[in-house]
Amino acid sequence: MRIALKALGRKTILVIPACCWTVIDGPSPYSAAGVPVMHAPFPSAAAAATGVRAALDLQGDTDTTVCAWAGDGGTFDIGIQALSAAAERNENILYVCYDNEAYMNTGVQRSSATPLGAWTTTTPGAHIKDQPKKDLLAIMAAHRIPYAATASVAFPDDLAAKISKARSIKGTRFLHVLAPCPPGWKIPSDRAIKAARMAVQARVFPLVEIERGTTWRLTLDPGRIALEDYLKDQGRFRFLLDNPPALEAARAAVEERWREIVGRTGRAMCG
Ligand SMILES: Cc1ncc(C[n+]2csc(CCOP(=O)(O)OP(=O)(O)O)c2C)c(N)n1
Repeated sequence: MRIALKALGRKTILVIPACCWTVIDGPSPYSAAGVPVMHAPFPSAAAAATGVRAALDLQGDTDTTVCAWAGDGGTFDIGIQALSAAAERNENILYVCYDNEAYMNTGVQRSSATPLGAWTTTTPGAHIKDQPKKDLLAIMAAHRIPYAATASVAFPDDLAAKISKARSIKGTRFLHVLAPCPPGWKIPSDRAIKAARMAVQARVFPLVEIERGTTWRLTLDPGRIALEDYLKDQGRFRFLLDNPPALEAARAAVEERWREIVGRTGRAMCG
């Protein structure tokens, strides 16, 4: 959030649905963000942001950026209807999903952003998640919005550049930011940035940007580490590592998505 707001500047209004950030920001009318914040019901971040944008436009204020800021539960699952509707209308909003891969605020329940093989309280040891992470980036790209991108808290320059670029574009912009949750990922807090970096290096979370849904680009190639190195670093994958068929399914899901992305960028980086 600090990096995003630096890139966005003070002329920003945040719209935040139920998620960890409603707690971090503090109760209305106070805000730790230093910009106006509107708290929205869980499913309605994109619809509420659309309304704020319309109100600003009526006042002739075209400078202020309206930024919806939501977790993966509020985006991939419960907010997707409003998000898809706003994207289809090409509403002039920036939508940022910070993805910690579960409903963390309410005690680590599975979301459709939870990766295959992860432990959560609703996918416990003997029943780890057996579906791959929903490919929301591809879903957003299919709306042919002007700009969609992934970013990671471990690569702040790339994140800031994407926020600045998104700010300069009109229409619906979507940013998907990987942001580890130490208790949910079962890592110490001081290893959160390392985990976020390893996700990109293990090709679990490729950094890309997409213009008009058609032009895909890999924005950073940070070298490669083995998938196991990423998984071993986190307690939530303990059961996956003990389950060879599930581990192979997880590896196949990562590799299949990487090949899809590389195919869309038109680059020969499959090796
Ligand atoms: C309609 C509705 N259902 C459930 C809740 C309870 N609730 C509040 S926050 C939350 C989880 C949010 O998860 P996510 O969007 O991933 O954000 P995170 O907590 O991980 O930051 C839930 C289930 C709610 N506020 N409203």
